[in-house]
Amino acid sequence: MIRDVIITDKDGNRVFTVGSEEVKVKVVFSRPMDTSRNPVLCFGSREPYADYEIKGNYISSTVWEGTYTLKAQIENGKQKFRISNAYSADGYELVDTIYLFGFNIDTTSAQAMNISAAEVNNGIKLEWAQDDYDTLMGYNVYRSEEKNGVYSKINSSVIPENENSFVDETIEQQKLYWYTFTVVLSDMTESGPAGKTSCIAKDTIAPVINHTPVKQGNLNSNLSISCTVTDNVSVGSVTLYYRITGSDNWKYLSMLKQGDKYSATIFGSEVTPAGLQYYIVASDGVNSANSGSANNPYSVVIIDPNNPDNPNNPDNPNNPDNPNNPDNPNNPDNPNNPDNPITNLANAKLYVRSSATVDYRSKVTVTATATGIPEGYALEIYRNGMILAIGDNTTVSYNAGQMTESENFTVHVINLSTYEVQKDSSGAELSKNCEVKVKTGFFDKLIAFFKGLFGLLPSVEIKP
Ligand SMILES: [Ca+2]
Repeated sequence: MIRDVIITDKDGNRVFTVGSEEVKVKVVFSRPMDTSRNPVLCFGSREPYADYEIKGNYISSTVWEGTYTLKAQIENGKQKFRISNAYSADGYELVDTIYLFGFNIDTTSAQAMNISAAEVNNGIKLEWAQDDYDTLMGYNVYRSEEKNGVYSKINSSVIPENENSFVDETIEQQKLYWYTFTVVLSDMTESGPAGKTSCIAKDTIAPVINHTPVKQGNLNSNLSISCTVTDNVSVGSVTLYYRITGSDNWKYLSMLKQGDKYSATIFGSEVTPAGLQYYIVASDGVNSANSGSANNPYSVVIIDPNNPDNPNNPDNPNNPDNPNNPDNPNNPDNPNNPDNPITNLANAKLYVRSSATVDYRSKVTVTATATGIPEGYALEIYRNGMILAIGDNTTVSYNAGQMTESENFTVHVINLSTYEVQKDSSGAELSKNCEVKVKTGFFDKLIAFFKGLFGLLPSVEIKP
């Protein structure tokens, strides 16, 4: 009534001796069975051979299949099956044939050639054990990319007998590999392969973040932060950590992939005058990379584009980027602006007599001339805080009348649109002094008195 009981290991091979492993047990009946009544399959080493039960189901009208994982504590030795509650399709219960079928348990032999694999930082570490062979030279380790594929030896020379581990460093990360090993005997013959084991190599290379820091945002407006991230295997997650400047707590947002970039948006309600700090962390699931960090975050200045006093407001006249800021090097009025016409004054030359001595009560006219001064500029004569005369860009004269004491006149170049005193291209004030000394001795004054009486006071033109 039972044709066979077939035990297979995890590789699907029929076995008669079983170690500490999972096995499948197929009971093959010689006639169709009543599959609505599930039989009970037990085994044991002595009567009634029912110490352990194997759970399973019919997989066809003539085959029942169960799965069992043997534990090391089950005693080794011959086992026999016992089946009950098995009925044929036409209603007969099966008995008697039970004890013809059995198997051996040997938990030591199952360990005889055993290999395990684990990911380590520099590859996949293989460890094995065997006690089948006494007179051995060492081991060979084999690898395949498929479980039932072609296995190639990966050790360049026989691994000595006293070593039982090997690190396969010639692997690609995050790829599945299968391994087995053989024993090399003293006579140089090689045993059959042990069981197979598999492992996926660790990813040890962190993602790479490429990010251009955001330095400025607008008050109450959403602020978008983006970056690109690449990884040797795959990018797992990209996270934006941010906080309002001055806050202790970091919040975070997942940065979502949009095209070739990862982006996240901080909502306008958190974009306050206090400013923002942020950093980015990317992970491949094993390794992570930062752009910025909690200790060294990026800072974002938040400006109110409508506040003219905000120094970052481009319209603020004090903003160095404001084209109207006189300190802005691009401002045409900035003397340092290379386009500023004042640089034309580099060729300007002022001519004025630096000093002259005149008689008491002389009628004095001071004249200065200049060359190289463009339109829009003029010469000016200045004394003690007062503008005395403004000429044009080539000459200026001041009639000082009768002079009775020494005076110091200054000649400037002024900008006719601002009346500001101009400097030359080196930043020095473009000006010259003219000192008019008046003779004020007793006889000088006496002579002038008589000249005055007779209308003979001299007129003196002080020219360059
Ligand atoms: Ca990686």
